Amino acid sequence: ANGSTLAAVDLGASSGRVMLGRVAPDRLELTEAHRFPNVPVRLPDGLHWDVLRLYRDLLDGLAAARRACDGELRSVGIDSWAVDYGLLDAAGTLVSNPYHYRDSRTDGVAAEVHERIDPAQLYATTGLQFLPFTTIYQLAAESPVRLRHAEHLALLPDLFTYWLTGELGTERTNASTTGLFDARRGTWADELVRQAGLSRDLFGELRRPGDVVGPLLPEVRAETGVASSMVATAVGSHDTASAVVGVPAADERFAYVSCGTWSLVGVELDGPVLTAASREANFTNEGGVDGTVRYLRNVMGLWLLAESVAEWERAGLTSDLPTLLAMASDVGPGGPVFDPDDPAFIPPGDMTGRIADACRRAGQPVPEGQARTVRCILDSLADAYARTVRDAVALSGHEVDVVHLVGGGAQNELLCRLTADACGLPVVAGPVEATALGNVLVQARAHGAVTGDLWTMRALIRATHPVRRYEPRPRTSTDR
Ligand code: ADP
Ligand code: LRH
Repeated sequence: ANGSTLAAVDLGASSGRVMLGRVAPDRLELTEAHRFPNVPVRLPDGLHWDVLRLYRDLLDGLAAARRACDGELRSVGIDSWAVDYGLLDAAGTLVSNPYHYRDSRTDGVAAEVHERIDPAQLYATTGLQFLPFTTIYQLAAESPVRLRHAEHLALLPDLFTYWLTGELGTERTNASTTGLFDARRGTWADELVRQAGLSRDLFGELRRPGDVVGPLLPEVRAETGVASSMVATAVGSHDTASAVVGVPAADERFAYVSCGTWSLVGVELDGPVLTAASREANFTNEGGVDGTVRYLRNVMGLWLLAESVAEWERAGLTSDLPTLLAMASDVGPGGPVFDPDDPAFIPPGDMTGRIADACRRAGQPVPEGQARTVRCILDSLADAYARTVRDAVALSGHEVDVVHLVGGGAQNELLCRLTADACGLPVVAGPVEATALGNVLVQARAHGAVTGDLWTMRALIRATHPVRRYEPRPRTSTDR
């Protein structure tokens, strides 16, 4: 194979990027063509994603990627955060602007759904942890008028793919996050769809990562300058699915922390764990690339830090992240910790106030000042990562020797160090852009630029992308 040049669109909750990947069996180069902020918009009816702005940036990114590559772009693949969707009418038009999963419309809705559908049955079928904003609950909060007009449900990466190609369909890894997908059979869970009172017709044909979706529409080509031979290719469209493809592990004995706005902490398995103990521990079985299962829990993640920083910025305080992290490094160990997974942290707003409340509830002192607050967040995250890795191993029986930390958080040396110490395991940090690498590699394989399984792809990442290793330090008497 001569190699391929591919575009990966990776939309994160805090920023989006279009990356240009050049891939051959011994080559994997990733460069940034366009990066843009992802800023939600509050309307009178709630908190929304600015999907047209994101699509505008996606198109600008494709144009930039095309200008940056010597030959032609072969393909584009799109991934984003999970669970959110647009509803389309019979003409393919959005019936309303997609909501943000942090919107309050799902408050109390899960309890109502669980009166109709037993949560134990939900877990047995979908294998999903309980999160209040999972698609099934969002749909239960949807206005009946909109649902009446809706003919298709398009998860966000599928919506953007539809705008690029005119082709509707649902990529499997992201379908597995809806609460309406059968984890074992790998199909839509028809019985749950019926019990949820939804029309089965909303849920489209399933695509596998690597399936070619089709060529780009003429208006897209005209606007971006890409060739008529370029196609859209399905990838692990759930960003976490692509991130775990992008983990540079050498063998299966690894845990991962996919560390961005959320931290997704767990192990990769061949099949789901659907036991009562797993359900009680609220572990999820998400569908991965090549039929793998991501057995993990959502830890609240760097959202806690980002929202605190946003608050300090509004107050005119220090808001430069590297400065704040350096300040937090100087704070000694043994400070307060709280449980970051409290659902009270999900909505936007007054983060430091909620952290103070959580510390009080945990019978801990409230961190005073910015440095101690940052340190408290990172100590609490590191403890939660360690707890979650331990539980994932115990519940699945899958042993690990190393924790791979990928995503934006891999740049946070203090967090990596604290995580190694809390886990008592080495942490291998990087790549920062693991998600885009996983996205690009699945496209590259679909187009013959690389062959082989996930381990071949991971070996290529290891050979081309440096990582940083943090050894755990023994606990001293001053540590917790
Ligand atoms: P998402 O995909 O959810 O938008 P990213 O993987 O891009 O998230 O990670 C974003 C996070 O990365 C930020 O919230 C921030 O905490 C962290 N981060 C970004 N840049 C740096 C940096 N220079 N040093 C430390 N942490 C950083
Ligand atoms: C991470 C992520 C995570 C989901 C959340 C909504 O970006 O996709 O896996 O639980 O966003």
